[in-house]
Amino acid sequence: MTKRAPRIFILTGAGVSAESGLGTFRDVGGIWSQYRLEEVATPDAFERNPDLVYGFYNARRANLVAAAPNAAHAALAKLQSGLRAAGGDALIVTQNIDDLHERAGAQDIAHMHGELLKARCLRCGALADWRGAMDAASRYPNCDAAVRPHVVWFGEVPIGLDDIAETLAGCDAFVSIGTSGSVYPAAGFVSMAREMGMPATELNLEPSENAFVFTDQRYGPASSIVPAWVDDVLSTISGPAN
Ligand code: BJW
Repeated sequence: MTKRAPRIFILTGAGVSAESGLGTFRDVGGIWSQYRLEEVATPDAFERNPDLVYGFYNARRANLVAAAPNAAHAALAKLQSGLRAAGGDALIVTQNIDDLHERAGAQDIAHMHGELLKARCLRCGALADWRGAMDAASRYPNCDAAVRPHVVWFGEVPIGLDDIAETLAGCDAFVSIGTSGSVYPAAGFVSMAREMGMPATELNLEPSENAFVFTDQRYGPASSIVPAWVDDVLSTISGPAN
């Protein structure tokens, strides 16, 4: 009897998009060395100085629109389609607010910290696609309500946590890619996976804060180590269960 292809939970962070030219947060020269997070990534900051917060995200949105997925995003899309064809899956949960997984062809991405190319209505919470600049005078399409970037700031509850927990419980293995493991609740997912008995692999430029929780580690630039790891996984599968 052929073994079923695995269902792999994949958590990605800023490191997977670093080689696409999108900044990471906590690396030397990263976003939090240029901005104080208390001034741009909290609900209080938005209330105190909305122009600064809109400007912070406008610059990042313009950068994102000009960026392209890299070999790591492409490899994860290939992994997902390969596993799905063999009866398994790659369930991608990203902390990133970019759309590079989608542009590389991956599907059903859970954006737990929001999406930069969406605006959220400040009156009802509805979402609209948004690619240009946003400011205090911006209005939700066909409405007179103001908007904010659809991102999860510190102190706000990440999106879709119940679904993410359910997805994790249905997986066979956990993989973390390009995240420092310093922001919760995402940083706690690996411990949850380990408590459920799953093997856990870390793919990162360098050991993360919770590297010791993982059962397997590979270090290097995502554009090299992710395609190599994906090829290893796909070489072990042999089609749907019978
Ligand atoms: C490469 C690479 C290459 C580089 N190849 N790799 C005390 C204890 C525990 C928790 C808390 C606490 N005090 C406060 C909290 C909660 C707080 C928190 O975790 N704070 C910590 C700072 C301690 N968390 C929250 O507030 C969250 N909400 C919450 O907890 O709600 C309460 C609740 C939860 C659950 C149920 C009920 C209630 C919300 C967190 C929101 C995070 N928001 C941000 C910004 C908004 C989006 C945006 O502007 O983009 O999200 S912060 C920022 O960090 C961003 C990221 O998604 C997130 C994670 O960063 P990431 O991706 O790990 O990036 P880096 O830069 O840290 O790491 C990059 C890694 O890549 C590095 O390791 C590099 O080595 C590597 N790398 N180049 C491969 N080429």
